[in-house]
Amino acid sequence: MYKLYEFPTILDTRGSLIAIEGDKDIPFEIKRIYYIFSNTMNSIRGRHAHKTLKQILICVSGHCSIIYDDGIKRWDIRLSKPDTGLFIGPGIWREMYGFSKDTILLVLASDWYDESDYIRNYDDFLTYKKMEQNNGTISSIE
Ligand code: T46
Repeated sequence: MYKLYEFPTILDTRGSLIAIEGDKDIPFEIKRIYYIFSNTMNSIRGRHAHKTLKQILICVSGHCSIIYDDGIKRWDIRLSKPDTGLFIGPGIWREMYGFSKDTILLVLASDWYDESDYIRNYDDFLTYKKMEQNNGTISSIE
């Protein structure tokens, strides 16, 4: 099952502010931030899993949908609120789609960018999950 975080909004007459502190409001230290925007019509992003990376995805503007797949079950989660973050830990296949024109998807990540942490093929992902369950070696797709 996936986990959503709800961050408190500090509201006054000027508007709203949300603060997120690494290791306090979310279960990891933030080492990288990136954001996805100006998405073209019907584009699909993601389509991969990570071996170790932890992330929080927040749709700070507009809306989008996330497919969250643990290798056995698949969920389709719609993100549309700047106070709600989806946690995606290691070993989860994700696909982002259904972007509105104004979508800004903010991502807080536990580590620097590292292409070797990605599993970009779905069959390799299922093999990885099976090996994980069997406590076996993952050297064949490293
Ligand atoms: C994820 C989802 C939610 C970098 O050089 N540095 C970075 O920090 C990132 C994230 C990407 N890149 C490069 C790698 C590719 O050449 O930017 C290009 C596009 O990356 P990618 O196709 O992986 O982007 P998405 O939107 O499919 O996936 C991204 C993250 O890569 C991924 O970790 O979980 O967002």
